[in-house]
Amino acid sequence: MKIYFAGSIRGGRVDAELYRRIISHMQQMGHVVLTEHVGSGNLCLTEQGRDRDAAIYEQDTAWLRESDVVIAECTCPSLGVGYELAYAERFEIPVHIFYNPSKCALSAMLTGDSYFHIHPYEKEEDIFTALNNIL
Ligand code: 6K6
Repeated sequence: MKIYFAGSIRGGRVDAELYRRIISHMQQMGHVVLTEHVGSGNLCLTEQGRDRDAAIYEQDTAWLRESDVVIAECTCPSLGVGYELAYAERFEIPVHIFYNPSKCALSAMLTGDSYFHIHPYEKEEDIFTALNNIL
């Protein structure tokens, strides 16, 4: 499957290592993760100007449209991820949202939208077990 993994970038990188492990797990299952860079260690977090950000937007929305499924880790809130989830819904791409309820309260705009598959988890291993069932 072609997977669009969504995780916070400018919203904060506190969970970047977790993103990297989730991406690695899905790759080890034999899937293609279109957004491997979301788990990278040294990203530029500042605004790059409208032209550079337009290129990011065009590339990411193209990847979203070609993906088979969106997997999102939403414990760290991110405007960009929220936008991507709504964009995926518009194109009828299945969306699975993971978050740790002991660390955050997920937006009602996500939990209240029955289109989304919501996966609260306690331990990191729970994410991998769920992914093995979903993918
Ligand atoms: C280059 C290499 C890594 O990052 C960059 C430049 N920035 C972005 N590149 C690609 N996708 C991005 C970038 N910034 C945000 N996104 C997309 O928005 C990702 O797909 C994330 O899922 C989401 C994060 O949004 P913010 O609002 O937290 O930045």
